[in-house]
Amino acid sequence: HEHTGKASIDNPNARTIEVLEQMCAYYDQTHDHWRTIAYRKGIASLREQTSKISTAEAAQRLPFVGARLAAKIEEIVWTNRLSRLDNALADQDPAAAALQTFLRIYGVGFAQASRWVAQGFRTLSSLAGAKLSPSQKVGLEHYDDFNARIPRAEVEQHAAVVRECLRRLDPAAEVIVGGSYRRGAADSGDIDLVITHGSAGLAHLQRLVFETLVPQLTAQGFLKAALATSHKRDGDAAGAKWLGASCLPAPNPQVWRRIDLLLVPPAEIGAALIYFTGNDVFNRSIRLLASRKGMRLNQRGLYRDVGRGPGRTRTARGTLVEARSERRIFEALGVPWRSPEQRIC
Ligand code: DCP
Ligand code: MG
Ligand code: MN
Repeated sequence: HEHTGKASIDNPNARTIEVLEQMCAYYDQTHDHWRTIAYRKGIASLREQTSKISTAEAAQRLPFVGARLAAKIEEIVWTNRLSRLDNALADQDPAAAALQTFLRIYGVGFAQASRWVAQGFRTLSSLAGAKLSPSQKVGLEHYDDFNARIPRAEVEQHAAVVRECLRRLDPAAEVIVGGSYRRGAADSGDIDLVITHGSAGLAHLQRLVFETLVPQLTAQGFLKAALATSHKRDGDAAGAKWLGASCLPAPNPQVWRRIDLLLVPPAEIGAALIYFTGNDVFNRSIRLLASRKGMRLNQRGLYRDVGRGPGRTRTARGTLVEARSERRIFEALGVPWRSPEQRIC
């Protein structure tokens, strides 16, 4: 999940401000005083907003934001980048710009991106001649799709498609939308669906999802590509999940979205919800807090006496304290409850 540009630190316009500041720094460097000042005033104005500004129309109502800056604000919100800035940086340092561009391809990490730059690749279209894994190929073909933000209402529509199919297969199965959506974000980088069950365990969920749900949703054209799948179940490993792409039926715009299906047995739903709700910084801090109290928290549960088995034998997992209830995990850790909206660090 190596998304760039986390949308929200605590300011709802943090990502927009971050990109505008880069554009402003570029104008400053090129001694474009007029634009530098205009951007500074516009950024200051945006920084004071307590809600997310997502349209040019709303942006233009702010002090010091003219039509052109307003259009750029809308572009950043919906594409997560600014083409004017990309072009400016590419002119200044083509290799550095290429690296940044390649890093935004789904499934491409730093090592792969630098290798392509070293081999002389500079543009996305040139990568057609490079060696790509099947999921990198999908990532490249749907570069703009996967880098675009997903409006909250569309996340709900994708969840509804999965929920409806699942309801027909097994009425006791359940879909909970996790990730940034559960934290209340106005838009998300991907769609995180936690799939659980009223009573049955993981084996049932795996059969249901991998053998029936995914093939059916693929056949009906909703699921477009599988990017990674994992049945692994040991230790802190990924657990059972299916990562891929989905697209709403026409006449909706045919934009492919990144979708994660995360299979969670009911006995572990509390711990899994904490993990898949995040954000990642919150997860790191709550895990650290657990370890300071001699416990261990992962996506499967909260454990005590970790690594302190009888006769100095290391028990990998320790004794289970709680896994089923989010609230009871907070209680066992001795921290006040925080609603998903408050789990932003
Ligand atoms: N997660 C984590 N550490 C990671 C990756 C993920 O703890 N390195 C957890 C916290 C995330 C959740 O999984 O909130 C979902 O991961 P996403 O990458 O989908 O991140 P978000 O849903 O939080 O944000 P976005 O809107 O970018 O998808
Ligand atoms: Mg997400
Ligand atoms: Mn995700």
